[in-house]
Amino acid sequence: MPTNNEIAKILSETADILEIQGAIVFRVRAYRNAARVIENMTDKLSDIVARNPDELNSIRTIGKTLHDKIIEFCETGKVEEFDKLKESLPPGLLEMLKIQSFGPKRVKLVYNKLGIDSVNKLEEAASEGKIRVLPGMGEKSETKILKSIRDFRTLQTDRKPWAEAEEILQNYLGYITKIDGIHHIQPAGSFRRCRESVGDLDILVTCNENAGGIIQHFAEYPEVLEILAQGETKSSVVLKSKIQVDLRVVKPESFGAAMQYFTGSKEHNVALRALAKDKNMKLSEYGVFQNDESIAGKSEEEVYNAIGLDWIPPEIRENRGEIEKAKNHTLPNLISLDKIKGDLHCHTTHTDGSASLPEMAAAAKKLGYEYIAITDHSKAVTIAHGLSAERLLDEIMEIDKFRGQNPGIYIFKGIEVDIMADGSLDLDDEILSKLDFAIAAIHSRFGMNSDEMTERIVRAIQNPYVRCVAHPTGRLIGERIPYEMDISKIISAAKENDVALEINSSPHRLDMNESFTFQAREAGVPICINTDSHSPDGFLNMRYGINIARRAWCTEDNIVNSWSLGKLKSWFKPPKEVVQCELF
Ligand code: DGT
Ligand code: CA
Ligand code: CA
Repeated sequence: MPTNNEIAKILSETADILEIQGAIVFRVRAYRNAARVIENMTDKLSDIVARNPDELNSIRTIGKTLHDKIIEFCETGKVEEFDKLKESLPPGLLEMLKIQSFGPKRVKLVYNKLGIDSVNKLEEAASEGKIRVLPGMGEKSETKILKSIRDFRTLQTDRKPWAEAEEILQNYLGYITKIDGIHHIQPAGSFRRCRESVGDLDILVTCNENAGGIIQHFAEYPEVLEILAQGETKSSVVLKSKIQVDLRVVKPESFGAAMQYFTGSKEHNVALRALAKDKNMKLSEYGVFQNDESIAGKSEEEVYNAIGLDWIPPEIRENRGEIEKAKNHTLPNLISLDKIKGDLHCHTTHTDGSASLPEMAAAAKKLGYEYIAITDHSKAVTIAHGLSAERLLDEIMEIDKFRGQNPGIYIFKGIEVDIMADGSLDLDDEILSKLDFAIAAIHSRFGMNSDEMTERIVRAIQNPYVRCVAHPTGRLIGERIPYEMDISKIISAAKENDVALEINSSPHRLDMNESFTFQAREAGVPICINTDSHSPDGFLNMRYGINIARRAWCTEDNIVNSWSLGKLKSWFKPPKEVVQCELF
């Protein structure tokens, strides 16, 4: 069954093709809106279709035509009309759409006027100065197109984002477990280590008998596109969603050793084997052996203990110093979802959120949170209907009133204030002083050079009311590369001014990434894990940010939104003491 992401993708590609072909605006918009709604849904559309297709009618943005297409896709794995549409266009046009700032209108323009139908041809034409003659284009556009093409090539990857892989895996596991005889079934590999993307999925199964039947059943999954290998205890397939899945069947007595081995990382395993060797032991996927006798293997804990180590959480098995810590019993006590007490970045209907302030508060309370911060956009983000000082005052009043109704969750007054090109903020200090804190963020002028961008962000950090920088590098996964900046200078400015850096948990952002977070944590910078929710469902993305934080060795001390309400209130107390940083 297709995932919501896959359904959304096919709808939005249809919208693109229709637009290139010059279809009427309403038709294009219908596909695009439906794609956006489906992408953000938590219920699985394919489950709804399997249960009762009529339920699709209750989803506002799905009209009759789309209704039928979704059912066709869920039932047959394709949409005939979409395939026909796709065939009617040169395939390179769709690839050109993936170039930043190159929407359907521009694709249509260069195709109709110059016959350009691939990224390569576009690159050639731009470097030969042939684009500048087109309406609305100039020399600058050509430079921009060439840079975008370079970025596009950087973003091309065969790896799947973790969240997407998870959905595919859950469906597969649901199918695999229908066969009798399985004891344990566990994902391993980079998925278990919660890397932000995975190359392929690895699954381990234990059973006492019927290994052959399990392998057979695994390969008969209707979503399998191709069987790459099939043996007595292992199989590899490629799914229709273009991801490889490796299955291993092992005996229960070596499950721990196999989990350890197939979880990796390879670098961690190599170091572990060397350590075992030093102790005259042998570590393999079957167990730990001393004089050819198995001394451990059933559980991972047993395996680690046998070679003198504490059990190491999968997320930090990267040979970055964790083995030494496991030897000395000083492994960090990693942050986890249950330790999160609130979310410090979300939006409401005051700007581009889809739920009201009380609805967002109720959703957060339902998750067991003690507090949230309402941080709508500021006026520079016109597309989100950002707040002027006057409208922010209205929101502040609403929060005061809401607090008076004892909602059972504490509401911090915040703003996601835009950082202007020169590093000043979109709202002045007078209005910011009426808030508990401001989150500073960039939503424009992404193309500055590293020095300019670094200075811009550092200036924002030095504002007395700013306590956090949101999505610090601006990347959008698969769409936009991080802006250029000097990460170490941002980290030291944040440290000196006691300003938090955000791990934005949206699966489209995951920003900071793990290496930036690792450096920030080592420098002692406070870190917020926020969802940037625009709807109640958005709060559920917190776990993706937790993955990043755990991989970066973060503990409760490092994560601001695991602190108690009292501690947070006294930390926020504006204005903060500002430390001017030397930049150059
Ligand atoms: P991926 O799939 O590229 O995201 O990364 P992994 O870590 O899932 O790598 P994968 O699927 O090639 O292999 C799964 C695990 O198996 C890996 O994390 C460690 C183990 N492994 C694979 N090849 C080797 C190897 O050559 N030596 C050792 N010691 N372990 C290996
Ligand atoms: Ca893998
Ligand atoms: Ca693999």
